[in-house]
Amino acid sequence: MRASLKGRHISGAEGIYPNEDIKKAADQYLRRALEHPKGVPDEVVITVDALKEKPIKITALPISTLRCRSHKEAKRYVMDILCAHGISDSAIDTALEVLSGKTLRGASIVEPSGIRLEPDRDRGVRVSRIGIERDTEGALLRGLKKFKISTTTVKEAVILASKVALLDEIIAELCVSDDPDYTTGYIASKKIGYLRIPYIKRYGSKKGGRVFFVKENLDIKKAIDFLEKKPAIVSSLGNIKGDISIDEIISGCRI
Ligand code: WAQ
Ligand code: MG
Repeated sequence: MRASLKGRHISGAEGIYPNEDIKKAADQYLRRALEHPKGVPDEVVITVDALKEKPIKITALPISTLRCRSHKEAKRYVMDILCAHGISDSAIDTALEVLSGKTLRGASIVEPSGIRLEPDRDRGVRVSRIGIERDTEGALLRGLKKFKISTTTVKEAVILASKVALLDEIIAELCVSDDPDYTTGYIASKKIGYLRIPYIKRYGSKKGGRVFFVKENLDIKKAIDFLEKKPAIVSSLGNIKGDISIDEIISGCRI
């Protein structure tokens, strides 16, 4: 589903469903588009297409939440964590530009030189054909409930990040919601899993986005094909933890 107002991105979402659940899912996506905090869209597009290949089964990244008390702290920690992954200053600068500029529908892909690789800079690359098996979804929501974070937003972000992290050439993903009332974002990587970061943005801001930091010499065509086209379904879970300190995260990066 994608919803827009005067060409401006309002909301988007995707999933993989068995035939019998498609009507219900479409109905829920439509409701989501029409009741979005960013405004009432003047265009909603719901696309349904059959999978042409069997989804690969993937494991969700381990989930934790960074102990963080303010926006100022969050900004510093984001820098520390990206640096600990070996991400260059140029790449970080580009990412900050992307996140403070016009909101893309998809993600920007940034290489160490700071150059953006996505062919369409207004759209970005949209990770698609992602879902979760029904039993696994139940277990995930129960796990998240222990930490009072059992929401569609967290569930969908974990699914997306778990597919993205599979790509060999991805070092880390940085995500800030574009919803004005959602101030928690995340950094995800093979090293640190899915790390939620409270206060990553100021309340009320409509700016947000996703950046995938990649290694040099990425085959961009192959990567986009994987992210947009390869069906992947979460069928097992990683650990779900509570709060974790910045020191634990940074030392985890060194291993
Ligand atoms: N593929 C690539 N980029 C996307 C996709 C996608 N499927 N969906 C959204 N984006 C980009 C796009 O630029 C959006 O503007 C931006 O990400 C934010 O999207 O654990 O809700 O749907 O509590 O607003 C993080 C949850 C929630 C943290 C993120 O993102 C937590 C969220 P939103
Ligand atoms: Mg949003």
